Order: sequence, then structure tokens, then C-alpha cells
Amino acid sequence: MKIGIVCYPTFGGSGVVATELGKALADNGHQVHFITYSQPARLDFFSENLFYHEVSVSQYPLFDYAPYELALSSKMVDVVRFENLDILHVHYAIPHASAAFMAKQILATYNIHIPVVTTLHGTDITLVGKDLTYKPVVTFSINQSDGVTAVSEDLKKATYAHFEITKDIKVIPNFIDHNRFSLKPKDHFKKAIAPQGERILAHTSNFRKVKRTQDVVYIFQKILEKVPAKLLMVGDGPERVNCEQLCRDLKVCEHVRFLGKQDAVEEILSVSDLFMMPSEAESFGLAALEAMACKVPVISSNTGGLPELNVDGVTGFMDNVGDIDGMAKHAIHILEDENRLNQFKENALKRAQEFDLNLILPMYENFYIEVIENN
Ligand code: GMT
Repeated sequence: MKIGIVCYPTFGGSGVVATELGKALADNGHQVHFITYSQPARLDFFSENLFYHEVSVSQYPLFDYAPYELALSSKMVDVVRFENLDILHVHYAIPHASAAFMAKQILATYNIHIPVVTTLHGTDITLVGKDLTYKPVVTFSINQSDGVTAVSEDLKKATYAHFEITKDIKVIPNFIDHNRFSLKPKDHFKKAIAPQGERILAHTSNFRKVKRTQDVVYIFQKILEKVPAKLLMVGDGPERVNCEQLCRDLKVCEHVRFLGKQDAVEEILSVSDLFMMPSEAESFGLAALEAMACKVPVISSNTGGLPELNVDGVTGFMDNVGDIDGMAKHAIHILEDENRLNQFKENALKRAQEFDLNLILPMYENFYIEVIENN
């Protein structure tokens, strides 16, 4: 198939999923055309089946807000027409689904009928999408998509709850490439971080409010009272400064490292004993799956799609959002006993294998075929 993929080209979960999906489809012999405003973060190599079309927005003094969505629709029209695409797959509803709708209408005037698949990722529904500023457009463009997928059952339920959706939504969970995310021998790195054999805890996110990153620091302080440990905070975003300040206030700075945005997250996860995801909302929790694939158990909140990934008492534990004491207690329970920790690590990997790329990729391929045939 010739597939157009539209996504945010950033480190965010939806962009990562879209890019990894495109790469895997290309490896499987499909021709994949990325349509975004800059080269996706994980697409920095050459492959004969991968193409990248940059959307550039012309500036004009009249524009306080340059019309990105129009530039995107125009680029979609261009790529579909001249590359003869079979299907457009847009990730994150805003504004990609509505831009695709417009492109579809324009293409129809050329007698080209391109089916559009929209994948809902989370905040496009639970946070931004249900805001009245965007809701009518989001509802309309989801209903106008020829196929709709969501990354968890919970997100599917939330979509039906918040919007008047007339379409079937197919759940296709996120996936992991075990070739990249697996336990790597990084003992020298582990020794440098934890010279006395301390346990290593990790958190990776975009440090937005929804991630409750300060909870990570509060939980860590409680763990430190019982178990010698170090904390690695990976990523960057608006909450990072508050977390740094909190570390100073709680006097735990010497045990915490803020590593900023990192490409080789799998290397950091490879030296970690426990991953923390206390998010307020999380439609899937891709970062937790990446950790589990590197044999790292997860302490998380029990919100959104996380119960579909993290198995309570098996691959980690889940507590209510904001239950810092509960999460600390469960973390200590895992960390204080070597055998127990090893069992949780094994369980985490086993669970992650259920989300192997090779199992999930055919679900997308079959869905594309179904949508194309019904178009
Ligand atoms: O987590 C974020 O803030 C980024 C966001 C995105 O759309 O890039 O992530 C969402 O999509 C990911 C990939 O499907 C999911 O794993 C995340 O759980 C989801 N985030 C939220 O629902 C908050």
C-alpha cells in the first residue's frame, strides 16, 4: 500500500507511535509518506520506502496566527494526487482529522476518493478535544473519518462519553519494538549513577501538569527513607523547574539527576529498577510500556488506559491519582527484596511482549485494507 502518515513530529507519544508505525510499515514493503512540519524525531535515516514531505506555512503580516491547517490540507492534496496514495492515516485529531477532511473534499473534485483513518491518542480527546473551543470540529472530523482507532478501551469509552460519535471505534493498542527496547548491558553506567548499588528509579515524560511530576519527587523522598536509591528524571517541560525546586526543598538533590530530553531512553531504562508514572490522565502510557520492555516494573496511577497495561501486583502496582503514600509503599515493597524485584522484572517483560510490534502491525494493515475496501 501507499500510505500517508500525518502526525506531530515531536517526542510526544502520538508522534513516536506514528513514526514507529510508519517505519515498521516501510520495513514490511509498504511505501510510507510522512506529512509533517518538520522531520519526525525518530526518522533521521534513509530508507527506500520512506518519504518525508514538509509542510511549510507562509507568513504574512496580516496573520497573528499563520493558518497551519490550510497548509497541511494543501500538502495532503498534493501528496495524495502526485504520489497516488491509497490511504491517509492521521494521528491526533487536532487539527489533523479536520485538515484531512478538507483535503478529502478537495481531492473529490479531482475524482480522487482517499479514505482517511484517524487515530485518537489521548489528550486530543480527554484534555484539548473536549474543550468547547474545539469540540464541534473534533466531533465532526471524527465522524467524517472513514476509520477511527483509539489506543485503549478506556480512550474509546471516553470518546463516546464526551462526543456524539456515530462511528465505530476500533481499539488498536500501542506497541513496542523489542529490538530497540530491551535490557542492554550498561553496568558501567549503572555504577556511575549508583556507586553503592543503590536502586535506580526512573521517570520519563514531557513534564506537563497532567504527568504529576512533583508526585514522583514526593514518592521518591518516601522511598529514600527505607531504601537507598537514585532517581533519574528524563525529559523536559514546564513542570521541570518546579520539580527541581521541590528536590531542593525536600533536600534530595544529591540523589536526583535531571537528564533532559534523551534519544537513547532504552539505555537509561536498562539501568533502572523501577519506573514511576503517577499521571492524572494517561490514555495508554507508552513510556511505561517502553520501561516494561526493558524489564522495569511500573508504579503508576490507575487512571485511563493504564490498567490495560500495568497488571496490579504482577508487573508493578497501581494506586489512585495523588496517592503518594500508596505508591511509595508499593515501590518499597518491590525494591526491598531482591527476589521479589527480579520476579516483577520478569513479569514486566512478559507483559510487554504482548504488545510486540509484530503482533500489532497486522492489526493496522488489516484495518487499512478493510477501510479501503469499504470506501
Ligand atoms: O503524554 C503526552 O502528553 C503526549 C501525548 C501525545 O499525544 O503525544 O500522549 C498520549 O498519546 C500516547 C501515545 O498514544 C499515550 O501513550 C499517552 O498515554 C497519551 N497521553 C495522555 O493521555 C496524557
